[in-house]
Amino acid sequence: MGRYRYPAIAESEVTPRALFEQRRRFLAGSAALAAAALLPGALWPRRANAWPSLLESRLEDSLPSREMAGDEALTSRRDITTYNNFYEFGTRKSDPDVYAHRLVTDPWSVTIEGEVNKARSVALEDILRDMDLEERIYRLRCVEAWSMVIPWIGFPLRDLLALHEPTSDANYVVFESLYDPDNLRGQRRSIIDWPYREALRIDEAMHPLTLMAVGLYGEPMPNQNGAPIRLVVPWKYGFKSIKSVVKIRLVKERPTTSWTEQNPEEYGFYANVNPRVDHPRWTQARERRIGESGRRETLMFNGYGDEVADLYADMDLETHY
Ligand SMILES: Nc1nc2c(c(=O)[nH]1)N[C@H]1C(S)=C(S)[C@@H](COP(=O)(O)O)O[C@H]1N2
Ligand SMILES: [Mo]
Repeated sequence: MGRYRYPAIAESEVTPRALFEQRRRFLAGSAALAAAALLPGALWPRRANAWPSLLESRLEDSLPSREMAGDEALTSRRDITTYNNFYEFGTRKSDPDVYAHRLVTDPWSVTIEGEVNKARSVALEDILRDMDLEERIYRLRCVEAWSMVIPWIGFPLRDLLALHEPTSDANYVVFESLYDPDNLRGQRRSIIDWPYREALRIDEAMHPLTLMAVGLYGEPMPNQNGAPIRLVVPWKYGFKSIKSVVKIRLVKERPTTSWTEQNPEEYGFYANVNPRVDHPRWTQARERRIGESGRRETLMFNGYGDEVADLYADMDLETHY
């Protein structure tokens, strides 16, 4: 027996829904109302299934499409969803498809904190309400010498960050994935120091190619690809594109990240796709496009050099790998 006794009839049953919600919003008080005026959607009532139905309704409208991989053929949906890296479910490429149904994605909220004027925890449905979705086609180049061409649905990370007003001390952005060892069986083994953490320099995070993806191939993100919301940084190796993000923290000093902590020789902070810098255990000069049999030359910055090379103009990219 708990300390509280619940009323036999919930208030929501005796009050018409609209009135009930209006009252709750009113009771939230003036400070919250002021915040809500600045952050649209902040006071919408929470419901299970809120973000999936909202996202589905957005996907019914035709999305503006931006081609970012030239006229390259798309990797099949089957390959994109059955050949994955998601160590929370095991280290084999087939594990995520087998075990990721255990990922609980609804309700989902993301905490945005640190060097921002407007830190908050925000439900995914509120993020979706605030952001315009776009369809983009990006190559994702994985470090293990394969690549895919994926039609993502998402929005630029910079739009989400701008809403929370980064301070002048926000030099880096740190991301954290979900920690839930009951459901994420891989987290019962210490392959990496869970939760999975990644980071970007602020100018990389604010670059228009850097995407928060919530779907692919016209549907909400499959669990094995990092549902319900993941990062996509198309000019970097795949491990930077962290899945199932629950926290975004803006910080002053450069943070460490899961893979650089685990093996600094093999995984650098920048991880820009660079055919001239080999991974200690394999060449990165060539890659296999998943679904193709031969190998092809890997392009500097994964082919996005025109867009991103300026970010690194003063840096020696063989030292800062
Ligand atoms: N949380 C989390 N994010 C992750 C990983 C992971 O194991 N856990 N693997 C990374 C690696 S190494 C790659 S190659 C890409 C793979 O993304 P995909 O399975 O959607 O192709 O996800 C990245 N993001
Ligand atoms: Mo990877």
